[in-house]
Amino acid sequence: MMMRLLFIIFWTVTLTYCADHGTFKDCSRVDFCTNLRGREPSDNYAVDPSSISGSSDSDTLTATLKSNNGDSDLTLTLTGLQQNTFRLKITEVDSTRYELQDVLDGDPETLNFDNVEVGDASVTVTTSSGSNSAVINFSPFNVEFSKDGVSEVVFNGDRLAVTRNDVNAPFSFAVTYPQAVQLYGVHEHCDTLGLRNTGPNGTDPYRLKNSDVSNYEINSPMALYGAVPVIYGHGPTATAGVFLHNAAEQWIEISNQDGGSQAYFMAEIGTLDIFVLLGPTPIEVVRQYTALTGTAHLPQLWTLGYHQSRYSYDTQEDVEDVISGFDSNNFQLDAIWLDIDYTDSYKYFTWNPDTFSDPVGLQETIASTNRKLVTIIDPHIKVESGYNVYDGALNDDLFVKNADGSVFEGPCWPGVSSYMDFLKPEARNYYASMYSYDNFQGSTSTIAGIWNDMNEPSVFDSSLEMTLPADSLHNGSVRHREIHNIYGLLHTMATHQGLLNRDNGERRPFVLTRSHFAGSQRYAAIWTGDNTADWPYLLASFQECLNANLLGIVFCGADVAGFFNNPTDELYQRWYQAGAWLPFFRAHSNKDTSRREPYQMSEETQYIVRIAIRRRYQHLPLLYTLFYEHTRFGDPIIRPLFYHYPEDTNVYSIDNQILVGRDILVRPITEPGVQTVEIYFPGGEYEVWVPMTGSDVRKGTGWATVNITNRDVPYYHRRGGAIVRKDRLKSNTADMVDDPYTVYWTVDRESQAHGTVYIDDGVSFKYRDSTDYNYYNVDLSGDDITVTPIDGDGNYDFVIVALVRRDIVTLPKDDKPGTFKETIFTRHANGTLLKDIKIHRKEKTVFKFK
Ligand code: NBV
Repeated sequence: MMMRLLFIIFWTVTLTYCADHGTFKDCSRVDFCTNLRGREPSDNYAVDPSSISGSSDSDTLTATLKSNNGDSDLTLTLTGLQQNTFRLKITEVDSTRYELQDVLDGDPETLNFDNVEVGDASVTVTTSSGSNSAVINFSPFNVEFSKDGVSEVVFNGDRLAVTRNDVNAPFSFAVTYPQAVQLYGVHEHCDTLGLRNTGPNGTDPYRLKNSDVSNYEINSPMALYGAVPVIYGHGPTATAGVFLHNAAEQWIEISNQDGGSQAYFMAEIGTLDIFVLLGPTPIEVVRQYTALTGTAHLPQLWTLGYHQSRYSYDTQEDVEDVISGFDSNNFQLDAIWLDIDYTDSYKYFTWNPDTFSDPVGLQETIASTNRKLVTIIDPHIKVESGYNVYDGALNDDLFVKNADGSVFEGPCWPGVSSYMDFLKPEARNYYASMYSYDNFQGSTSTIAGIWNDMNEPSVFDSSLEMTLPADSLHNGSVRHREIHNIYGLLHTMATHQGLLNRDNGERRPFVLTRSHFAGSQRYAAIWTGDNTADWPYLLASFQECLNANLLGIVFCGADVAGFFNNPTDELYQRWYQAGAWLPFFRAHSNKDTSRREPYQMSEETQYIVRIAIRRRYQHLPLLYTLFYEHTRFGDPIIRPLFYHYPEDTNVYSIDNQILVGRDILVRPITEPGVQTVEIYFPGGEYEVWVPMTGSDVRKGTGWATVNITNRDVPYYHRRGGAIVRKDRLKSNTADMVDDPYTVYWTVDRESQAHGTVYIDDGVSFKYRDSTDYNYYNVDLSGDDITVTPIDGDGNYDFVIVALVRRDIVTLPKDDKPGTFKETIFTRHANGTLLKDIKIHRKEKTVFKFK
């Protein structure tokens, strides 16, 4: 109890200050980073030509790299993969390095080389009928990867170091992207979307070491809760990527430069194992990356609604009151969340007997309003004999160990705690079994999602940088430092499995995680952790979620309207308006903040927030369709402008505007007291953006000053796109299931508009395991609508209630915006109401409307 009090005091006191640089080290306090960072480039390795083995009918080439400075010789292994990808591994000849498991979505699909040509100074390997090549130059050693003759990634031999000492075995290497003027990636940092230059005289390198950082800072390369070691290099001619498949601590130095940007990776231990993605567009490079690490499965529909959380709703009566507050004030709501205080003394899978004495009754009440409950389950386990989760794990030897083999114990919320060794499959199975209705007593299917927090993992010991000791031991004597960055991923893997098992595989699990790694998208959604109720953090939520979306982790959101501190009314309003457009939409706040459920706010704020939440619910069909398309193609839900306008160098640093799918442009208002904002309209002379919140039609010719109001954030539809919505107001997603659709569009220069719509049961995996869904193209031109099934043969009707055509009246000219006219159609040309028209689920349906 004392320890808990001390920590609460510690958190409260540090609240108004910046992140704790005493606890969390910079590069100068980490030996391997200091050493590798200071190394001068030098050609320490050369390929031994006689060692090369590999031929055109195989997918792998190996060669020996001879060291000329006394370090060990190395083995290089180059593998051809499908989808314009190569894999390059470099290890000691007799490597005993840990080979990372559990991150890739199965074994990558290999591709035979179509040619291997050994010359005097290099060996050239090609795949895909010569369109992809890797040239390994012998001395000086480097590897140049090209697509269609364009050099896209160079692995620089002169920055290669592979060393070993008693404690660790660090390595470093650099990659240059000859076509890139801007580098992106390396989630998770609170920073601009485009990576900034680091350097000995500038900022620290970007760090990847999953950490429970309280009060994290804006625009900082400090490590946060998650790690995705991927860098995309982007320029007008090409986009390429490099993914370092390694879960140890890393630091990455960045240099953006016209004529070749460079990233210098420094890792503490583990294997140098990279995937080189040759794009050559942002769309393709993201698809190549998600082909390796997987996509999210479809979320259940309810998870896309609005979520209300707080640290903590302390009693079950409070929870019931909050739900009635939403209902009596006409705010939509899909889920309410319970933070750690619902448990009995922070023993997860239990309930506080005083404050949640009737958990089943509570869940029945929640279910009767068509809402869901999400409960937090952290990975630390209270050391207390008699606590079944602890006893079972101890008995079955499922905890992380100290270097001397004893069970590790460290402080966390419950006091002395042990940590599940999720690297052990048995530990994952055991933990998964705790989610069963029998083991998690008092739980029912109304607990439809689980929140995994503190899984970096957090240990309340600042001398350990708030995590497990680096030399603590996991399954098979793997040291924690080898796998630190996947602890959270493994935790969510167990939780995901637990929910699957609990529901016999019939419902898509929903897990929210704070710590994450490459591939976490297969198991969980993420949020940006403990942000602060201040304007820069509102912007940061967009920067971070855009980045996560490019790196496969599409289901991303942030605590609306800031975890620490109290927002002003204006910030609160703007945060709801903006947050409604991020893929995950949840309000959450810290213990000492004032109560701020929307219905507790002023009339004016309630009015504005009601509009914001309704915007979200109107666009659920679009979001759900985008999520489906993500599962099929790997595409992000929200996208930075450069993703669709890769050649326009003006957009490379824009991270306060998003594209939702291809056809909606949103500019969140992330600054106080403004009546106008500058918006960049991309796409050129013939791209036209039609406003949904004002009257000014814009051309895609760049910056324009736009008037705004406090009623909404500006958002636009791209001419030529068709947006499918549900406009009836209901109190949650379940109540909307049978609601009909409304389609909005403006035709393009060819008088066409196009969209898609995806419909299924919103719950099960039938969409994946069978064809029980309907996926349609929706095309509009003149007075015609054509709905064409793409695939799926489910029984989900696409019932249209209204068609909203927005015709351009005048095009923008010089500085003058254009105008449009809106016409709403509710009938077929023959007079029948649109909603009574049956869209054929198997064949094309064409009809005229009026
Ligand atoms: O479980 C309490 C909080 C939670 O509300 C928050 O969202 C997490 O990011 N948790 C961190 C523990 C520490 C809060 C200061």
